[in-house]
Amino acid sequence: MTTLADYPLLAAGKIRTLYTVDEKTLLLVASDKISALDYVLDSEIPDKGRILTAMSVFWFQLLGGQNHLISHDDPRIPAEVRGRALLVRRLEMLPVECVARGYLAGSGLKEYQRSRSVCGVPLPEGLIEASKLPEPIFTPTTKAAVGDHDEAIDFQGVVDTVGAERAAELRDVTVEVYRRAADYAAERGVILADTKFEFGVDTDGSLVLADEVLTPDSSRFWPADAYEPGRAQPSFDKQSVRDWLAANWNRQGLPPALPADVVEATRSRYIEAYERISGLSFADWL
Ligand code: PZK
Repeated sequence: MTTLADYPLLAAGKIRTLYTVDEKTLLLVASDKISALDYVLDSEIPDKGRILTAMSVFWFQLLGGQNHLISHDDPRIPAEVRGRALLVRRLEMLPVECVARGYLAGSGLKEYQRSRSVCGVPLPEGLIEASKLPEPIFTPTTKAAVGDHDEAIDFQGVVDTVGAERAAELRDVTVEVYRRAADYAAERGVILADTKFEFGVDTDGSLVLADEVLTPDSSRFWPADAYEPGRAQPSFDKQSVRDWLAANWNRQGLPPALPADVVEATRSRYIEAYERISGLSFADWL
């Protein structure tokens, strides 16, 4: 029997942990922790790690192409994390967070309001919160240390980091994968406003999509039937958490624990997002 304690810790994020299985293979484990308003909350969302893992697997399978997924159901995955862990190929990671945006929100909106551009990409005048962009854009960031915010860079910053040829490939693949996923989600009533990808390079030098992909933790999902530019859009998954915190926390000190009904509503929304996007039943996941 394999147990998690057999595997050396490679990296710990706020929500996920990466272990070394062997020289070519890693184990990426998702927890049930949730972040909101820049804090990891004390309350966990039961099954969130399994739901996001299922979603990531769905997208890897739908998208095809080069990705790091080896298996989500393999004897090397310990029973204690089965369903919320992926066995992945170890890659040489590129130190760029590859963000694609089809809509204006978050840091992209703030940068637009300051400069009318985002990461060096000029945009038309008159865009407002949640506006659809004329075309999806590549808005990379540099990876910050844990707890810090990623820093926006322009395309030249990516060229300086990985070279011109790889930078163009990162931009083109990021925007193309975003387009395919956003078109797919739109058919199911979900707006994929933006998403962040991480890429690595394999032993042949091929670019490989890594990390988790197209989950609510790496993307903004908005319900299409509530879309109304000019205001912050409700989040498909975390809106009840945000609403409850806004009404019950003055942002002094640490956020309070969530009440059981907010936890349960949030779990239901994660499951709804998975089922709406994949067309699969979460009850059938591992
Ligand atoms: C890798 N991260 C970020 C993710 C964490 C940290 N396939 C890969 N090969 C080599 N390295 C990585 C990956 C992937 N994916 C990813 N850091 C290294 C990260 C999740 C949890 F703690």
